[in-house]
Amino acid sequence: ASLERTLVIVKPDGYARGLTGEVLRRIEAKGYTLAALHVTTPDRERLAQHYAEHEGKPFYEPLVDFMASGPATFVIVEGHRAIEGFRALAGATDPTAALPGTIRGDLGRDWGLKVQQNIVHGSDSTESAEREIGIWFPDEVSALR
Ligand code: YYY
Ligand code: MG
Repeated sequence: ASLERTLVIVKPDGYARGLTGEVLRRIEAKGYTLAALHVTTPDRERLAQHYAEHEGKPFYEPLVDFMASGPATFVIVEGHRAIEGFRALAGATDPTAALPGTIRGDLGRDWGLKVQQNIVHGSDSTESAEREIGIWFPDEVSALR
């Protein structure tokens, strides 16, 4: 089945810059559904679970510090091939390399910091999506409606 759920985060830089609505607008304009949404300052324990694959990398500690620095918006996005589709909307990880037309290409910028503040997170596979949804939306782990 190609109907998928993906975990999107509008990160603290996007929240602080007032870009949450712009990101959600692009997701809806693409035709995806916002299945669940909440705003919270993420705790370090769940960030460590979320970013476990990056533990030990040079950007890991700055990444967790940045993500814990303020409110972020957590969204379950639903749609056909939504995982790949949102990654395409987001663009490349590095906001300088990200193509214009993408969220990171249009809105992200290099601040010369140890961590890339690139506005959004999107799950990279079905396994990641279900794992990440389980971390941030423990009541939403059941199958697609
Ligand atoms: O999935 P995506 O967010 O595009 O990139 P990842 O390789 O999973 O890295 C997660 C997160 O870490 C990225 O969004 C910014 C930060 N980061 C970084 O600051 N510097 C890197 N060289 C790689 C990743
Ligand atoms: Mg990733």
